[in-house]
Amino acid sequence: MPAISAQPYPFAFERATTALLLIDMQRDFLEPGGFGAALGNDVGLLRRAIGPARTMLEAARAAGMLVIHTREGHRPDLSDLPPAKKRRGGLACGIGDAGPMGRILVRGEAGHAIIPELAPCAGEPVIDKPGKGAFFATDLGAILKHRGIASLIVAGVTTEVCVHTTVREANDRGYECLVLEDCTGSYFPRFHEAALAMIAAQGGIFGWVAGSGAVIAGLASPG
Ligand code: C5J
Repeated sequence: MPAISAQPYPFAFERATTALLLIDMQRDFLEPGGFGAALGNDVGLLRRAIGPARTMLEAARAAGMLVIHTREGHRPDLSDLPPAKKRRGGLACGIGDAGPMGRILVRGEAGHAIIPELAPCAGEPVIDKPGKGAFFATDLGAILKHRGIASLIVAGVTTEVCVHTTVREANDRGYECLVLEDCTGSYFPRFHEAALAMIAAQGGIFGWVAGSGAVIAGLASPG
């Protein structure tokens, strides 16, 4: 069992019972010309996670680990979009409206797709989630249970929103979560830092934080 250097103390995991969970690496959040950029955000702050996440993804695949991708979005008829979520922010162009890459956060639209650099391979589950957390109103819990998963290595965007919500949900369900500091990102660097600090605070109240290099080295070790 590899035990890797992490905050607040070493993180031990078994390849067979650990999944790599990639949260919402979608075009609308990460690409110039997408929804996130249209709201005035600097997508470069998120894009710097792409290279490390791709290297981590390739290492997880090579190690035979389960890889799961999530996408935030809604049914085309918006029947799973809470009115409060639709109203929030009072955006002139919000969820369900025609945006720069199709209807915003609607399944099947171009902007809803996972960026090509991290495209899922055949056999890797893709979880379509209507909320911020990946467990809410999805079959993620069933998939993890059926595959015997006990630990999650978590990457994706944004650190303080969908990554954090998912880690909190997972922690309450008994999963050991390691969040990859270099494979996550936020439009607000101080929120990224604070979100990671919150994970590892109080003896790891939500889990562990490490760089992807430590995990990849752990996967390469014979342990
Ligand atoms: C995610 C968001 N994926 N920030 N969504 O974090 O609205």
